[in-house]
Amino acid sequence: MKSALTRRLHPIVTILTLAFALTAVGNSVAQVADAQTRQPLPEGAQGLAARYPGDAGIEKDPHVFFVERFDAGTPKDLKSRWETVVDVDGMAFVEDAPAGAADRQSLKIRHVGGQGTGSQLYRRLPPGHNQVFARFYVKFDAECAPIHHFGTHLGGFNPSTPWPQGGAGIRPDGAKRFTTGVEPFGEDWSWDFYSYWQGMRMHGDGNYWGTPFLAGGSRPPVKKDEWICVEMMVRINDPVSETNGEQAFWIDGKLWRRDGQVVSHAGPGFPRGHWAGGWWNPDAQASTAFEGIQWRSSDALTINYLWTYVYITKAKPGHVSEVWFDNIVVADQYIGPLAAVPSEGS
Ligand SMILES: [Ca+2]
Repeated sequence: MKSALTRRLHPIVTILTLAFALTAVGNSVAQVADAQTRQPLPEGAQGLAARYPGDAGIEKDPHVFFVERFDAGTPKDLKSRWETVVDVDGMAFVEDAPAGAADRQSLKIRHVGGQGTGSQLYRRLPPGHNQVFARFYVKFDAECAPIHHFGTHLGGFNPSTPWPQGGAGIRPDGAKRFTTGVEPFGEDWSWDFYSYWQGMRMHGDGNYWGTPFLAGGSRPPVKKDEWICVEMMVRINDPVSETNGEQAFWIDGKLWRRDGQVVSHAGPGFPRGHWAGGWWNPDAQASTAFEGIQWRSSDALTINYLWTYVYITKAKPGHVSEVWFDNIVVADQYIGPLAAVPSEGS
């Protein structure tokens, strides 16, 4: 009986061994196989927010570890919840909130050309989360000057600091820094990642400017004068020797697709595409796939900060730009767009 079983198993073992051997031929094969077995990310109302209409009480959810609603006090009070508050004079709490929010107040950042570069909110996050989701609402006024840089950003500094560290144009040391955010893309007014990590590629001018992930094709448009729900996810590489880190972003609860391929989610073996200098170009027909992200080379570097800001450098003197933020939620699960508070009688 036992020998018969062994004989039956033997061809299977041989096939499995062959399969592993073939997989070992190239990392890309292994990565694609890995990608195919992963669960797709949730979209739409499949997140934590669906359980808390208006975001009311979402801060009590065990998966949530930071919430900012701008619903009480004055901008000066932000210093009790954020470690760095830059240009508080350019901030105001105003009656204007995304549809469905439980409170009607948001943060308005006002930038005047020739007077500074915009306002910033930065704080550290509680350590110990290998996957972090940050969702926020933003609105740009129709006359908003081109955004040079923008957050909400997520990332890590080692050692962590109560203020954001610099490093523009420089490839990070994998033991010390990684940063990533979803930004409105220059004067194109479209969304893309802008990411720094040790495995980023050099741009044509010899600098390591942040990496865009949606080069060479369509990107989600930034619609002015309306509230937009932006969510991003960072999954740290673990162990630190692997390139199995990921990131994703959603606009109004939707991942971005091209030719049927999700391109706003990048990790080991997905999406298909190719590098062109410092730009990642997703392409469903490409023979190669994204290699994944080795955000860090040291366990001491973790996802440990949140940075919400507007950085404007190309406004004409006196030109006024306004940007509103609201309903920032940080969690270890997908959050999703606001669920509307049921109206009376419904
Ligand atoms: Ca609010």
